[in-house]
Amino acid sequence: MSKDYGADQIQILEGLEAVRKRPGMYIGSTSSRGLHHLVYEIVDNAVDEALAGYCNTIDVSINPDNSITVIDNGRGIPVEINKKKGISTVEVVFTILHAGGKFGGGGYKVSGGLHGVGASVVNALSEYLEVTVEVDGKMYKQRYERGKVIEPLRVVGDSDRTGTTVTFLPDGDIFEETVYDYDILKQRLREMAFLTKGLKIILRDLRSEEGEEATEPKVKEFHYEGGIKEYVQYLNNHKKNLYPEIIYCEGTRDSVYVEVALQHNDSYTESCYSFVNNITTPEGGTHYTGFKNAITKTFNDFARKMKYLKDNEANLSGEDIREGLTAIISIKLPDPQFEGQTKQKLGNSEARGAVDSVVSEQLTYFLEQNPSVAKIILEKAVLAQRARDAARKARDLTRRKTALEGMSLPGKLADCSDKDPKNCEIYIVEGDSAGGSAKTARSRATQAILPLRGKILNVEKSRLDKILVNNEIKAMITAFGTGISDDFDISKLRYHKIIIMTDADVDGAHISTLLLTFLYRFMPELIREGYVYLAQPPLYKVEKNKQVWYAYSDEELNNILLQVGRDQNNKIQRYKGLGEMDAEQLWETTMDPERRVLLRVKMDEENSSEIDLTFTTLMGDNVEPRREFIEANAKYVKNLDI
Ligand code: 28F
Repeated sequence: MSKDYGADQIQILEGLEAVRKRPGMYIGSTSSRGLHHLVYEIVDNAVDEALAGYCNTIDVSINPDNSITVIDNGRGIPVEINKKKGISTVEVVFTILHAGGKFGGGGYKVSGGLHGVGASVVNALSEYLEVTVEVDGKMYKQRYERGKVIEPLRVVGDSDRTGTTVTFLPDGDIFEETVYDYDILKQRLREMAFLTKGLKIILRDLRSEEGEEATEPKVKEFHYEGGIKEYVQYLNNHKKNLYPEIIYCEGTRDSVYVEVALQHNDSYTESCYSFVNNITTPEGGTHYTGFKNAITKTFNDFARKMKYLKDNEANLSGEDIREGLTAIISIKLPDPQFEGQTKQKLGNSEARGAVDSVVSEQLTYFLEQNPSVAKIILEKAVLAQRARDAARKARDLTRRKTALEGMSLPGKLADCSDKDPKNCEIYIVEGDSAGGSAKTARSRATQAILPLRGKILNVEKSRLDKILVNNEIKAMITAFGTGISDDFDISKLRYHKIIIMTDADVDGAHISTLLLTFLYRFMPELIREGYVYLAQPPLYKVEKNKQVWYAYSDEELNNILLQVGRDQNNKIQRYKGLGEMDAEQLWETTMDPERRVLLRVKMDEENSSEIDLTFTTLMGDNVEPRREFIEANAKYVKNLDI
C-alpha cells in the first residue's frame, strides 16, 4: 500500500492519535474501569446486532495473555468498500471515530451518548486488534496496531457461518492496569443478558490461576428468556417476596420502547435500577421520574377506588409505596441525551411520558386482575406511612439544630477543637475501654472520638422509626451533622474522615459490617464520595532486646521475623483487641496520621445492584443465601480467628 496517505487517511490517524493522547476523554479513565470499558464497547456492538434481530449468541473470552476475544453470530460487518472513504466498511468501523453509528433511523444502538465511542477507540488503545468477518461463505481478516492499519482487509479462508470476531490486547503504555477481573466482567455481562431477553452471553476465563497447573477454564453462561423479569427474580431471590408474581409492563410510545418489571419484598429498602439502551443510569432521569409518577398515581387511585384510603385521608407517598420494592426500568430510544455530574442521568423529556403511560395503563390492569396482590402492597404502604410519620417525629429529634436550639451533640462524643470539617476526623470506636484509650491517644485539635456500646442495630432488618430511636444510631447522625436519606446534606458534614475502628477479630468485623450497612443504606454519599475509612490496628507486636515492631498482617510478621531472626528472645504478642494497647501504642500504630494505615471504603457505581444484593444477602433475614455467600468467598479470608 502506498505510504503517501490521502487527506482522509491523515484525518483518520489524527483522530486516533487524539484518542491515545487523551484516553480519559473517550473512556472515562485508564484505570481498571477504563480497561473493562473496552470490553463493553465491543460487546455493545455485538448486542446492537442482537437488538437488530440477527445475533443470539455472544462469546467473551479472557485469553491467557489478558487479551480479549468477542465473537458474535450476527451478519458480520459489511466488507464492501465504502465509496466515500475508499476503504472497507470494516476499516471504517475500526479506524474512524464515532463511525459506530450502525443504524440510521429505526433500530436502537445500545451504545449511545458518551458511552458509545465505538470500536475505533478500543482499536486506538490496543497494542493490536484483529477483526474477523465471516460472511457469504468466506472469512475476512484485518489487523491493526495501536490503531494503525497493518494491511487491508483480505480473505483468509472459507467459512460456513456468519458473524464478527474481535480480539484485542489493551496497550500497556496506556493502561496502568492490564489484568482483567473476571468478576467485574461477569457482573456486567450478566446484566447485559438480563437487559436483552433471549440473548445468550458466555464468559470464559482461559487464564490459569497463578501457581495452579492449567485448570479447566472458568465458564459462565447467561441466558434469560424472561429478560428483566428474571433480573427482578435474581435480585429478590435472597429476600422474602410479598407475592409470587413479578409485575411486568411492556410497550412503545413515541418511539420509546419501555420495559418495567417490579416485585415487593418484605424489606424496608427500595432497590430500583434504571437503564437506557442497556446503559445503567444510577442518577435516574426522566424515565425513572415517569416510573415513580405512574406507581404513585396508580396505587393511590386504586386505594381510593377500593376504599383503602378514605376521601379525607392523605395520599400515600411514593416513598411508602416503594418501600421494599425491587424494580428494573429499561427503556430503549434512538437518541438518548445524558446529563448530570457523571452523564448517567437521562434528559429526554419524551421518556417521562412514555414510561408513565405504559406503566399506568398496564399496572392498573394488573391490579384490577389481581386485587389480592394490590391489597398486600397497599397494606404495606399504609404501615410504611404510619412508620414514616413516627419516624418524622423521631427524626426531628435527631435532625441537627443550630447550637442555640440546644440540640446538643451526643454526650459520649469527645469532639475536636478545630471546626473546619476538612481538617477533622471522627473515630467510631467499638466499646468503652478502647474508646477511653482512643480519647487519651488522639490529637484533640483534629480527632473526635465516638465510642459505641457493642453491636449496633442491623438496619437491614428494621424500619426507619426503630432505627431513629436507637441511641448509637442517633449519636452518629447527630455527630456527623448531615441528616439521613432524603434529608442528607453533605455540606453539613462535620468531619471529612469517618474512621471505623474496631477490634481485628470476628466481633470487630461484624460491628464494622453493621456500621457500613447503616452508612450504605442511610448516607450512601459518604461512601460514594470517599469519606469513610476502616482503621487498621496491628495484628502482632514483636519485641526483641527492647526493640518493638508492629505487624499488620501475617506476611508482614514473617518479614519482620526474617529481619530480626527467629530465636527464643523474640516476644510475639497477637493483639486480640484494641483494648490490649495503651494509648501511646494506639496512637503510634493506628491513629497517628503520619504512621497509620487506613483502608478507604469505595463503591463502584456501575455495579450498584450487586452491592445492594450483597448487603441484603449478608445482613438480611434469609440465612441460606448468606451461607452460600460465605462458603463461596471463604477462600479469600485471611487471619480469621474463630
Ligand atoms: C465482536 C463485536 O461488532 N458486531 C457487529 C455488525 C453488523 C453490521 C454492521 C456491525 C454499516 C456502516 C455502520 C451488517 N449487515 N461484534 C460486532 N455486527 N456493523 S458490528 O454494520 C455497520 C454499519 O457502519 C451490519 C447489515 N447491516 C449492518
